[in-house]
Amino acid sequence: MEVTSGSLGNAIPEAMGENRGNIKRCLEKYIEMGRRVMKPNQLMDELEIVINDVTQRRLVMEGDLGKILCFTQEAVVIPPNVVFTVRENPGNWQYVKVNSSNLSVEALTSTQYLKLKELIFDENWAKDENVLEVDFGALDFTLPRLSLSSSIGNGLRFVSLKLGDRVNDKPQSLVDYLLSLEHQGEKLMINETLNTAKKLEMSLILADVFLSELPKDTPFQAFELRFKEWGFEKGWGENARRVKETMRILSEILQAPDSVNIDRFFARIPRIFNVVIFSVRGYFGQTDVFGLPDTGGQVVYILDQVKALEKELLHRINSQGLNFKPQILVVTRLIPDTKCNQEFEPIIGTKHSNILRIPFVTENGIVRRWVSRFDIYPYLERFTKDATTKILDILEGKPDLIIGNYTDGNLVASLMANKLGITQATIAHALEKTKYEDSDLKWKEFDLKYHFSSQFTADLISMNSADFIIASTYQEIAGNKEKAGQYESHTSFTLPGLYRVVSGINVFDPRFNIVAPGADESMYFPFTSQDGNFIKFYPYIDELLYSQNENDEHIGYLVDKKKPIIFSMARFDVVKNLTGLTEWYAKNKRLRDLVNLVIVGGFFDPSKSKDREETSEIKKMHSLIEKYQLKGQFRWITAKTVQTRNGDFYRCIADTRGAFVQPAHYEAFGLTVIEAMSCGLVTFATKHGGPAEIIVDGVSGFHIDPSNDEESSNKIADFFEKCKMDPNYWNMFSTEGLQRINECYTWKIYANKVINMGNTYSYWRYLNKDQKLAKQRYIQSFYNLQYRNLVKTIPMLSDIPQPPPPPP
Ligand code: UDP
Ligand code: LCN
Repeated sequence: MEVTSGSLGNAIPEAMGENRGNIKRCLEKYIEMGRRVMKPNQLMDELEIVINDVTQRRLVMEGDLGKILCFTQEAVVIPPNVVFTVRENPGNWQYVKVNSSNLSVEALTSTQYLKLKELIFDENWAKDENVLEVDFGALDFTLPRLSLSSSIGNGLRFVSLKLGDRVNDKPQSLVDYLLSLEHQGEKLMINETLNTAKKLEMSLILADVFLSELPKDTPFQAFELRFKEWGFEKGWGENARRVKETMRILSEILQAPDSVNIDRFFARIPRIFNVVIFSVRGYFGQTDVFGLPDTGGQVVYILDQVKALEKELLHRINSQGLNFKPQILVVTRLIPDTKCNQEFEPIIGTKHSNILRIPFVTENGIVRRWVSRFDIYPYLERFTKDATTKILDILEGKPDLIIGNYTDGNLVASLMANKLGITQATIAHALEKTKYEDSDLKWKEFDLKYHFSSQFTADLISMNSADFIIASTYQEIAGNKEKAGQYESHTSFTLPGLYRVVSGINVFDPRFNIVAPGADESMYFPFTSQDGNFIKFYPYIDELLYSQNENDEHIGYLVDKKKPIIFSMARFDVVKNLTGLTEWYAKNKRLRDLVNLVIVGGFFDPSKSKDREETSEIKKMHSLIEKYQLKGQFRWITAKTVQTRNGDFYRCIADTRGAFVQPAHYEAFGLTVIEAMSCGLVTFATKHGGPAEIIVDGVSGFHIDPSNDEESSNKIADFFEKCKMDPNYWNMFSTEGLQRINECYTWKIYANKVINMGNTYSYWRYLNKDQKLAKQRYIQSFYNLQYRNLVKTIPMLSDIPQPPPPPP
């Protein structure tokens, strides 16, 4: 199912019309260096070299070539042709081949385009007619798709609409589905007495009459026995009022289905009680782990998510008139000799949710050391097997929903969900493919260090086996006008020498849903609130920020306590760019005069880090401090592995009328941005990724461009200059930031949506079981024939002799 045309299709000329001379010179310049892939900035730079007259250039840009260049994501040069990938709107791709000699134009399919691109990297392979082409779209082409770019990520709404049609065509399917509802052997909603749509419809009318005569607050138990005889089981509601409402909604659906009632009904059905959440990588714990390698926002996200989901489940179970206890298990890796060595651990702030840790095991026994996310793949199959046995044991049955996190957690979730036939959701947080330029084309160069071939294969498997996909932002799925999204970059791509993906994912798939997380309100509240904790931790934070000494926890110091502080906190990954921010600050005299800089992250001794990226960032930070003589205006504090005081941190910085700066080269979502804004701290954050959607630039905070240091540091300096002149200026952005959070980024909104999706997509999965089965078969072959072989190339830790365990 390859991508062929988009709206520009009709506008693509058969040949370049006006300005042929200039266009020809430009194309000849592109082909001058032979075969290559060109990025948009290179295309424009070379065009400017060839056509240096501004008027002439304007004419070209207004003509045929200009129309193409405006939307080009990249171009492949195979002399005498240049092929442009044109993306006019998110999700809409076209491939336009222009001949540099006669300026003829031809539209290509995505597969033709990929084949040309491969010629640059692996000619023999590209010419082989029998290379593996991966085509997930070939399996579910009958399923409906969204059509508007603006609707991408709004899958649930679309599915509800389609469900209306399906129920209209075949009401019996809904009856059969309701008949299948049960929990631990107890039937729910209806029993075999009501096994046809007609019988159900009639009984609903009778029940309605009966319920109308009861006081609204009559508990369900009071009429449970009578209802059972009629064919109704528990689960409709806790009292006569709620039962009647739910029954009315179903009656209306059976009479004439519509998406509003479908939504309302599926929000009420008792379908989800036990949830398994896989989060394998990093150090998954509740304390002393945050900021460690591979241990950032995802852990915070999951712990907050569990609290919100449990609350929502308890609320729903109660209003369904049931007395079951929900169970949520977060399943992660047990790492002996670390804070993550406990097999079973209750989750703080919940009643029924726990962490379950399963060790990585190889032929040589338990793996004792931490394993980087890049090297994690060979352990996952065995991990899934061990985890599944344990989960079934603890839950005394199958869970109702499995949610995966990140590539590794998603793969494990897919394996388990496929095996047991359970509804599955995936959360990518960040897909690595877009983080590293040309990571697909140059996968062979990267593979030794990053094992992208295994990772991309695992990503394809899980995004295709999921019943629904939770994304934090639109850009995660489909990017923005200028740039492709993380999922979108998996639509069609190639790993030359390995396989060609002609259809990896379709961003118009209604499985995609945008559900943004929030920040824990008990920790991240405005600096203006009077809270006991805040006062309690204040002296500790004051010491951290302002004491003049250096120790294991902080180096550098701040001489002028009156200056506002700009603050950043992140894992010490290259992509987080904390060293970049330090360098902007170091080089901008105006900014240095206006504010102090405080960085939280990493450790001071690079030899203590087990993560290669962290080590190089630590070294770089030390050299920047020396080179720019930062001490006196700069404080570097080690990673805050305990989260409880983070809120106080943001609030203390807000007290200085400072700002949080998130300078990442790319940030998938950016929980720190949400946290800072929830505390009322003015925030500047990268325009690459989630923060671009969280913050409305110039209204609720500011966007900065990490690739333009001068512009970014001046934007921050301008802000603080304005604040000096008008003290209210700062308050304006603080208030707007808080408002933005309250409206769009809360865990309550999140939990409600996720459970609704679990209910609705379970039914959607049930309706489309044939396609699901076909796809699973395909996925299974891909897993067996590709993934398993790729994984064999990654060395396992236990191949290296293990150090003896420390004495007890
Ligand atoms: N964090 C922390 N200590 C640190 C660095 C980060 O507690 O030293 C927390 C931070 O408060 C946030 C999370 O880790 O909750 C980072 O999430 P974000 O989404 O910003 O980035 P990620 O690490 O997931 O890429
Ligand atoms: C991973 C990231 O890189 C962050 O941008 C997110 O905020 C975090 O996960 C939670 O989704």
